[in-house]
Amino acid sequence: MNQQRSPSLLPSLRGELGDRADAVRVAGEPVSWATLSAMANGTAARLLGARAVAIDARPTLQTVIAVAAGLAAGVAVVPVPPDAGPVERSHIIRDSGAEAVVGAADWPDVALARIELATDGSLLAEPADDVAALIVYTSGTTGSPKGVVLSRRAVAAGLDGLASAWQWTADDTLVHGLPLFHVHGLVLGVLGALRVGCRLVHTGKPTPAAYAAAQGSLYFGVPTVWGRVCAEPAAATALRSARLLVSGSAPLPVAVFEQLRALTGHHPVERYGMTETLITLSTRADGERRPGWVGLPIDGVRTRLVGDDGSAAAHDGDTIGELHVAGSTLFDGYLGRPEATAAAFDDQWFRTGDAAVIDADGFHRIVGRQSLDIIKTGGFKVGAGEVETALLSHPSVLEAAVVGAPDDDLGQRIVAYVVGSDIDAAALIEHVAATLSVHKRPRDVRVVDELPRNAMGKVQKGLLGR
Ligand code: MLC
Ligand code: AMP
Repeated sequence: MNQQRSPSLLPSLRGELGDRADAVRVAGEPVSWATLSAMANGTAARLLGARAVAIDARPTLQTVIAVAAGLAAGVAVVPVPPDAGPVERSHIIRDSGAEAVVGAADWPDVALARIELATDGSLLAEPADDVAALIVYTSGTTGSPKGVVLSRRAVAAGLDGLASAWQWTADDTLVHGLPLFHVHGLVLGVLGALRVGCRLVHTGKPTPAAYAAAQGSLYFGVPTVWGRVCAEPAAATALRSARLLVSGSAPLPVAVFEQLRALTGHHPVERYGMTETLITLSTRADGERRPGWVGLPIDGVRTRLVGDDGSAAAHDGDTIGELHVAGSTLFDGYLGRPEATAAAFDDQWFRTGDAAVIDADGFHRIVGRQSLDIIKTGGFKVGAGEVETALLSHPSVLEAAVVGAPDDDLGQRIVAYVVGSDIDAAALIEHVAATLSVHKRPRDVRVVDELPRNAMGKVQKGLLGR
C-alpha cells in the first residue's frame, strides 16, 4: 500500500501494515505492532476527553506506549524531560493544562491523576487531522519554556517529507538513542518509524558502542553523537553497512562530516529544523550532500531569506538573511501565548531566528542564531534567560549572565558569569541542574567583579570572554 496516502497518522498501529514481531525495541525491550497497538488503545480508552496528558519521557518502551496512547485517544501528549527539576516540571505541567500522567512517573510534588498502562484494547476511531498531537516545551531568549502545539497534520506532513527525502521505507531499521522529549527523538525517531512502518531500535543512550551493535540501516544523531562516534573508529566502521546516517538539531562541523565519510564510507545527510516547524530542510538520499549545508526544503515547505531592512536577500550563497519558513509542517502556535505566536510570524511565514544563506541552486546553509541568548548544547536548545533566573534564585548570586562558548564536543558549552559573595561554582552548577534540568547546567562558572554593561545598563554579552 502507499503509506503516504493512509489517512491514519500511524498506520503500523492500525493493522494497515500487517504485524511485525520485534517492531519496536527500546533499551533492549521489544514489542510487536499488534501488542503496542493493543496497549496504546487500551490505555487510550482511559484518556478520552482529557485536555492533555503528561508523560515522564524516559527512553523506555512505556514512554512509547504512553505516547501512542495519547495519539490514539486524540489527547495532546506533553513529554516531560525525565531530568527536569521541580521548577521546570511544574511549569510544564501547569502551563500545558495536563490533566493526568500516563504510565509511571516518580513525581512526588505533582498532584495529577495517574493512568496506568492497559494491556488490551481495540482500535479507537482515528482522531481528526487538526487535533493536537503533542505539546513540546522549547526555550526562548527570555522567560520559561513555551509549549509548542503540533497538530497531527503537521507531524504527518513532516514525516512524509522526510520519508521522501531520505527514501525511508518499511525495509529500513532505524537506530538512535536520542531523548524522547524533543522532536528529533520523539517525532522523527519514534513516530517516523511507526508511520513509515520500519523497525525501530532505540538504544537507550546514543553511545557509539550501542550504535555499532544495533546493525541498523538508518541512523539519527545530533552532531555531538557523531563526533563521539568518530572518536571510536571501531564503532564508526561498524556503520559501514548502514544505508544512511542523518545529523541534525545543531550544525554538523565539517571536520566531523569528513571523519564520518572516511570512517564509515557515508556522506552524512544533514537536515535542519525546529520544534515549531519540524524538519524543513534536508540534503537528500539521492542528491548532493555538501559539508556545512543543510540542503533543500522538504515537500510541502517553502523558505525565504529576509535582510536586515526587511527586503529579500539574494540567493547567491553569500548574502546572509533571516530564514523564514512556511508550509504544512508548521506548529499551531505557542500554547496560551497569542502575542508570542503573533510575534513569531510575518503573515504565513515563521521567523526562525536563524541566519542563513541560500545559493543559486536553492541549497541552504545555516550561519548561526541571530540571538546570543539562545544556546545549543549537545543539540539541546537552552535560553540564557532561564539559566540566569535559576542562578539568581541562589542566595550567593547577585548578578548573572549566561553565554554559549564554543565546545568541540557539545558545539556550545553553557558558561555562567556571576557576581556575588562566597560563590561555590560546583554548588551553583548543581543548583541549576536540580532546579531546571541536568542538560541546562553551566559547565563553567566564572566569578567576576562586575558584568560589562552599556549606557542603558544592558549586559554586553559579546564582551564576555567566549
Ligand atoms: C552530570 N550528570 C549530572 C550532573 N552532571 N546529574 C545530575 N547533576 C549534575 N550536576 C549526569 C547526567 O545526568 C548524565 O547521567 C551524565 O552525567 C552525563 O551527562 P551530560 O554530560 O550532560 O550528558 P552528555 O553525555 O554530555 O550528553 C550528550 C548527549 C546529549 C549528546 C547524549 O546532549 C543529548 O542527548 N543530546 C540530544 C539533544 C536532542 O535530542 N535535541 C533535539 C532537540 S529538537 P546519565 O546517567 O544519564 O549518563 C531540535 C529540532 C531538530 O533541535 O532540528 O532536531
Ligand atoms: P529546537 O528549538 O530545540 O527545536 O532547536 C531548533 C534550532 O536548532 C534551530 O533554530 C537551529 O538554530 C538549530 N538547528 C537545528 N538543526 C540544525 C542544523 N542542521 N544546523 C544548524 N542548526 C540547526
